[in-house]
Amino acid sequence: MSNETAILPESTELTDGFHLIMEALEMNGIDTIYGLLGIPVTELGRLWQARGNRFYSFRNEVNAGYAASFAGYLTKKPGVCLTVSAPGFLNGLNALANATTNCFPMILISGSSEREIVDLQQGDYEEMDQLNMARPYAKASYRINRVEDIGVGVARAMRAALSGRPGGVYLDIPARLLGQTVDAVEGGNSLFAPVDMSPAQLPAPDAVARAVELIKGAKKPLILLGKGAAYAQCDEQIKALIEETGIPFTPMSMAKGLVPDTHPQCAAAARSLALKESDVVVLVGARLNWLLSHGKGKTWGGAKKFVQIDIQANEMDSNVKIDAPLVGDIESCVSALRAGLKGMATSTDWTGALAEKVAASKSKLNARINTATPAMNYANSLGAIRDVLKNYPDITLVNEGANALDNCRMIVDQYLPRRRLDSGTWGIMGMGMGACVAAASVTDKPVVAVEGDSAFGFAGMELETITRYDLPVTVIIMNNGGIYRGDENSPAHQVSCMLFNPATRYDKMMESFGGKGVRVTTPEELAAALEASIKSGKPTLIDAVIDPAAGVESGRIGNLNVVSQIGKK
Ligand code: OXK
Ligand code: ADP
Ligand code: TPW
Ligand code: MG
Repeated sequence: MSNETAILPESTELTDGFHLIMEALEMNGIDTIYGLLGIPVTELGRLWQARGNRFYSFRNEVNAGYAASFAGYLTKKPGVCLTVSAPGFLNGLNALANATTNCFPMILISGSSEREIVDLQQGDYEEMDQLNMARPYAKASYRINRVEDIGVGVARAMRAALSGRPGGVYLDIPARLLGQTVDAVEGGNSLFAPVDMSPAQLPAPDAVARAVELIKGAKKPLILLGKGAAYAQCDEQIKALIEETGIPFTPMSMAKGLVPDTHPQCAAAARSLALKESDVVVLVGARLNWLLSHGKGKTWGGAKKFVQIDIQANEMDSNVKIDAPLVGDIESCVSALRAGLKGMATSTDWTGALAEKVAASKSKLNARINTATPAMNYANSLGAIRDVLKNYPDITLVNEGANALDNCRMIVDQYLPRRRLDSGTWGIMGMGMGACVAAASVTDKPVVAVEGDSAFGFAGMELETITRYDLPVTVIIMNNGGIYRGDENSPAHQVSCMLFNPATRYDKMMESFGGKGVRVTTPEELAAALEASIKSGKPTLIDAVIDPAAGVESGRIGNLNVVSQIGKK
C-alpha cells in the first residue's frame, strides 16, 4: 500500500482524508465509533479519540457492528462501525446484513486496498473487492475515491441509512484516500451538514379514510406494535391512539414497553387468542414475516382484514392482502388515524374476553414461577429476574438464546420504550455483548443481559471490552450446559454436538478480566446477586446454573425445525 501525497507549496495549509472524514462524521452528529483497528485505519481511530470523540474498541468486528446497529436503533442516528480491510470487513458485514434485515440505521466504514491491484487480482495486502461484496447485504454501498468527495460521500451514506426504511450502508474508504491531501480551506468548504435526513412522509388522505372506515367497522380490532414503532420515537402518539380508541394491543418482542406490558389494554398474555379472534389488525411498524406466521394459517384463524402502517410501500401485500395500506412515517400515520378515529369505542365483549384470558395466563405463569424446583428452571429463575427488574424500569434488557430468549420475553415485563434489545428478525445469536455496549454507551444507565450459554459464547471475549470501559453491565448466563438442553445423550466415544463442557465457570471468566463473577443456584441467590450488581454499577457476570433438563428444542419455535423420520417408529 502506498500513501500518495499531493505536492503543494510549503506555505499552503493542508488537510487530508483522515481529517475530512472525521469532520464530516462530526458534522453529521456522530461522536462515537465502534470498531477494531489495524492497517489502514489505525490512525483514524487515534485521531478520532484525540479530538475528544469516543471510540469503543472491540475484540471482533462483528460485535462492534452489532453495537453500531443497536446504537442506531436506539438513537435514530446511524451507528458507525470501523473495520480494517477484507477479513475485518467480512466480520463487520455480518452485522451490517443483520442491521439491514432489522431496519436499523448503521454505517460500516472499512479501509480497503489499492484498486489497481485488487481489480487485477494481483494479491494486495488484504485484497478484496469489498464494495461489490457488500452490495447484496446492504441497503446501499458507496466508495469515496477523492478527498473532495468526502462531504458528499458521508452525507450520502447517512441519508441512505436513515431515510425511508432504515438500513445498513457500506462506505468503502481506500487507504490512499486517507492520506490524500488538499488545501485545508477548500477541503473544509467541501463538507456540509445535510438537512432533514429522515423526512416526514404523510399518508395520502384517501388511504387514511380507507383505514379509518375499516377500523371503525371492526368488532374485534387489534393493534400490533413492531420494533419499527419503537424506532419511530413517537411514543406518546402511539399510546394516545391506543387509549383513545380502547383497542387492545400486542407488542412484538422489541416493541415491548413502548406501551407498558402491564397496561390494561395489553393483550400480550392472550396473544394466540388475540391473533386468532381479531377481525381487523392494525400493524404498526411490524412486518408479516415468519414471526407473524406470514399473516396466515391457524395462528390467524378465520377471515381477517389488515391495516398496515409502514414507510416502505412495497412491504404492503408482501405476504397477504393488505386491505388498507397506510404508507408513510409512523408518527404522521398514527396522528392521522387518531384524528379520524375520534370518539371510537371498542366493544367490551372483545376487550373483556381478552382481559379474562390475560388474567388466566398470568396466574398460570405465576404458579410456574412460584414453584420451587431442586435445580433452577427457566420459569423460577426468570421470575426472580423479573421481580428485581420491575424496580428498575429504565434498565435496558438485552436477551438472546432459545429457551433463555423465549421465556425471558414472556416473563420479564417492560415498562418503557426501547429498553429491550434482542436477536431480532433473524433470531441471530451473538448480538448480546455488542448490544450491551451500545445500550451502555447510549443511555449511560445500567444494562442487564439475559443470555443462553450458547448465545453468550459467540461473543464471550467482549467481557474484556465491557470491563475495559468499566460499563454498568450485568451479564446473566442461563447456564444449562448446552444448546436448548444440557442433558442430551452423547453417541459412543463422542460428545453430543449440542452439549458444552459442564465444568465451565463463566463467573471465573469475568473475574479474569477484573469484573465481578458470581455463581448462583437458586432464584433467591440470583435475585440478590442481580440487585447487588445493578446497585454497584460495575461489570458483573452471574453464572446462573439451570437444570440441564429444563429446556426444549428451539424454545417456542420448535415447530420450525426439520427432523428426519427415517428409522423412527
Ligand atoms: C406472554 N404470555 C404470557 C405473558 N406474556 N403469559 C402470561 N403472562 C405474561 N406476561 C403468553 C402468550 O400469550 C403466549 O401464549 C406465550 O406466553 C408466548 O408468548 P410470546 O409473545 O412469546 O409469543 P410466541 O407464541 O412464543 O411467539 C411469537 C414470536 C416470538 C414468534 C413472535 O416467539 C418470537 O419473537 N420468537 C423469536 C424466536 C427466536 O428468534 N429464537 C431465537 C432463535 S432459535 P399463548 O397461549 O397466547 O400462545 C433458533 O434459531 O435454531 O433454534 C433455533
Ligand atoms: P418486528 O420484528 O418488531 O415485527 P419488523 O422489523 O418486522 O418489526 O418491522 C419494522 C417495520 O417498521 C419495517 O417494515 C420498517 O419499514 C418499518 N419502519 C421503521 N421505521 C419506520 C417509520 N419511522 N415509519 C414507518 N415505518 C417504519
Ligand atoms: C448466528 C442457531 C438458535 S438458538 C441457539 C443457536 C445456536 C442457541 C440456544 O442455546 P442457548 O439457549 O443460547 O444456550 P438455551 O437457553 O435454549 O439453552 N448461529 C447464529 N444464529 C442462530 N440463531 C443459530 C446459530 C441457534
Ligand atoms: Mg443453553
